[in-house]
Amino acid sequence: MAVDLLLGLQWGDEGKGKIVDVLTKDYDIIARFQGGPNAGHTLEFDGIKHVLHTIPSGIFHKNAMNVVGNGVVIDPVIFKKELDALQKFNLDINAILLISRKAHLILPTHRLLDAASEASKGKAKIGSTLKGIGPTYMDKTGRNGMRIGDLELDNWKEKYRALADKHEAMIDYYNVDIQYDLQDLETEFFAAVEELKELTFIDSEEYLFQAQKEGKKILAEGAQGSLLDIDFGTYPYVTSSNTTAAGACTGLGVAPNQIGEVKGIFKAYATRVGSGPFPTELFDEAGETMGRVGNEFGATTGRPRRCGWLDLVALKYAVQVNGVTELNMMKGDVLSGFKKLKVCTAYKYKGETITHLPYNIEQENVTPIYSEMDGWSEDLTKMNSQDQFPAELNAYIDFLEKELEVPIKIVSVGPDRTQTIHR
Ligand code: 2SA
Ligand code: MG
Repeated sequence: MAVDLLLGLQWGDEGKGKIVDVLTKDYDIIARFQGGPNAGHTLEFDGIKHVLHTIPSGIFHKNAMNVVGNGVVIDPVIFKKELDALQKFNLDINAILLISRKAHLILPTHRLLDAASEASKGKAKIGSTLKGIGPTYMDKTGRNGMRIGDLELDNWKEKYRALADKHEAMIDYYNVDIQYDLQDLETEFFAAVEELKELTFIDSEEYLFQAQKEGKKILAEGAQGSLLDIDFGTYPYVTSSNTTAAGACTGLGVAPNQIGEVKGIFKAYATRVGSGPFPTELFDEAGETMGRVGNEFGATTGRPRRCGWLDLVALKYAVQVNGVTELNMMKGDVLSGFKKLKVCTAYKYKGETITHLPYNIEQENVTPIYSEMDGWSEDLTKMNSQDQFPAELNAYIDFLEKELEVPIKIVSVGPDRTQTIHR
C-alpha cells in the first residue's frame, strides 16, 4: 500500500495543517517527516483554532495514529506545551501518538546557538524562528546529536552535559550579547524530558514498514515549504531540512517506490516570513490587503508575513521537484474584492525571459512578468460547491491547471474544516 504525501509548495504557511486534518478520515496513520517546532500548523473546527508545532495534524481524529518520524527534531519543552494544550480535549495521547527513537533532540543550547548565529549575522540574518532548528540539524549531520532513543539510556545526562558544554563554548565564540540562565533552561528541559519519556518511543521505520505490509493508509505531512528546502530552496534563506518529497523517504524510512499520491498545497497568492528573496513581493496596498484579510502572521512567532502575487515560475519548480500529482488551492477567499489579479508566469533575468527558477532570484536579478486576470467580488467563504464559484474564479483555477499541468482537487474557501470544496 502506497504512502501519500502532503507538501507545501511555497514558503510554508500554505495550510497544510487544515488539509491534513480534512484528509485524516481517509488515513490510518499521519506521519511528520521533517522540521520541528519552527512549524505552525493551524487547523480549525467547531469554532476553535488549534496550532500544532511538532505533533502531526491528525491528532484530533480517534481513528488515526500519529507518528513523529526520525527526520523531525523535537524540543521537549515545546512538546510538553503542545501536549498541555491538548489536555482539555480528552485525547488518549498514548493510544494515538508515537515518536521515533531516531528523531533528534533540540537542547536549550541549540536555541541559544540559533540566537547567537542570527545575532552575529546582523542584516544578513536568516529570519529563523529561533527554535534551534539549524544547530540541531548541524549536530545531526555532524554526528554529534542526541536522539530520542538516547533518553532510554542510563547515561543520557552525561551525553547531554558534554554536548551542552561544547555548545556554551561555541556561544562564546560568536561573541554576541545574549542573556541567558542555562540553569533555569535546564531545569525546564529536564522536567519536560521526564514527561516526554511517558510517551511511546518506537522504531518508526519498522512500524511504518509493517503498517504498509498490512495495507494501512499512510499520509506523510510536510512542514515549511519547497522553497525553504535545504537543497532546492532559496539558500541560505531556507530551513535546515529537506521539505520536498525526498525528505519523506529519509525522514520516515519509506522507500521511493512506495510513494503514492503527492498532494501539493499552495495559496492562491504567496507569502513568506523571515528573510530571503521573494520576486513577486508587494509593498503596496494590495499586499497589505492580503496580509490583513488573510491574517498573515506567523503561527509560531507572530511575525507579519510578507505577501505577494502567485509565482508560477516558483510553483512549477516545486511541482517538478516533488512530482506533484494533485494540487490543493488555499485562501482563494482572501482574493475576493481584487478587481484585477496578477500571476507571475516568467522572469526577466539578465535581459532574457525565462520560465525556470534561476540560481539567484534576488530582486535585483529577477523581474517578474505578469499575466493579468479579472478578479471576483463574491464572498467564497459560505460556498459549499464548485457550482457556486464565480466565473472569474473558475477561470483562475483553469489557468493554473493549464500552466501547472496538474489538477486542482481541493479548493479551500476558509480556515474551517467545513470550508473545503473537493473537485
Ligand atoms: P528556521 O527556524 O531555522 O527553520 O528558519 C529558517 C527559515 O525558514 C522559515 N520558516 C518558516 N516559514 C514559514 N512558516 C514557518 N512556520 C511558522 C508559521 C513561522 C512563524 O507557521 O507561521 O511563526 O514565524 C516556518 N518555519 C521556518 C523561517 O521564517 C526562516 O526564513
Ligand atoms: Mg505555518
